[in-house]
Amino acid sequence: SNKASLGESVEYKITGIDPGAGIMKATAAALEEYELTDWELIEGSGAAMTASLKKAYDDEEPIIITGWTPHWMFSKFDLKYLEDPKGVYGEAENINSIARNGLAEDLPGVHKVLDQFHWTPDEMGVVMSSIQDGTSPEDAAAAWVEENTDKVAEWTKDAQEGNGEEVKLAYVAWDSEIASTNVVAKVLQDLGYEVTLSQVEAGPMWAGVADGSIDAHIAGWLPLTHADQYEKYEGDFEDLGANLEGAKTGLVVPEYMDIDSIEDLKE
Ligand code: PBE
Repeated sequence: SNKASLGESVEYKITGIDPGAGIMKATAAALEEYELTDWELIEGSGAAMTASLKKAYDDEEPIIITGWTPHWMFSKFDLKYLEDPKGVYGEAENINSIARNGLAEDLPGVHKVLDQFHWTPDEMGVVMSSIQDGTSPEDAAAAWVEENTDKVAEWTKDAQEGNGEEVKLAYVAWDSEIASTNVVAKVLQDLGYEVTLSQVEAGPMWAGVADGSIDAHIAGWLPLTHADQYEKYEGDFEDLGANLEGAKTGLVVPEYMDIDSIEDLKE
């Protein structure tokens, strides 16, 4: 059948990202729920995944990736989410800011900025696309901060200025989080703080905030994607709420592929 040849055409492989990402766990669950026993989820990284996507897209070859929104890939390529009738990837997600316990007392100005930090997928998209076009994350963040003074003023309103105090932020090298974390770091630097960014895996990012070795991360995908970490460390961090609404995860394919639903992957 056609569907068998679709599986064969991608060697029954889904191009994934780093094993610690929540979307990898959701995809493993999807393979079970949809009984896609012949299929394999391939580990890699966000960068390797987008490189494979670009290569396939340029050749109009089939590819199935673990995808998410906001992401620049949707403005570079014509892509679609596969329908998920079983709801394995959940409903729309938020991205929350997560602070270590005690940050409000130790660095109230930093805590306030993190609490007030809130932007839209489109705003994040500007920074992401600029990085994708070759600007360094630092420069892309600095340019955005310079061009959006009103927005930044909302985040820094009534926030105590720093005097070189060290702030440690952790993030995972997902394009969305590279963008957001660099923007917040720039805002805190401009306010007088000394910001250190650590690029880590998802597990250590949550663990670091819980054990206090990291001051905060702004990469909590909830309620579903990071539910495991959230439950594991609940009580050992402060959830500052959503900094972005309308995020989404799922399986993504180029528009030119003749497939609409995860169910279509089953022979
Ligand atoms: N992501 C992007 C992450 C969260 C941010 C969807 C790849 C994940 O844990 O799956």
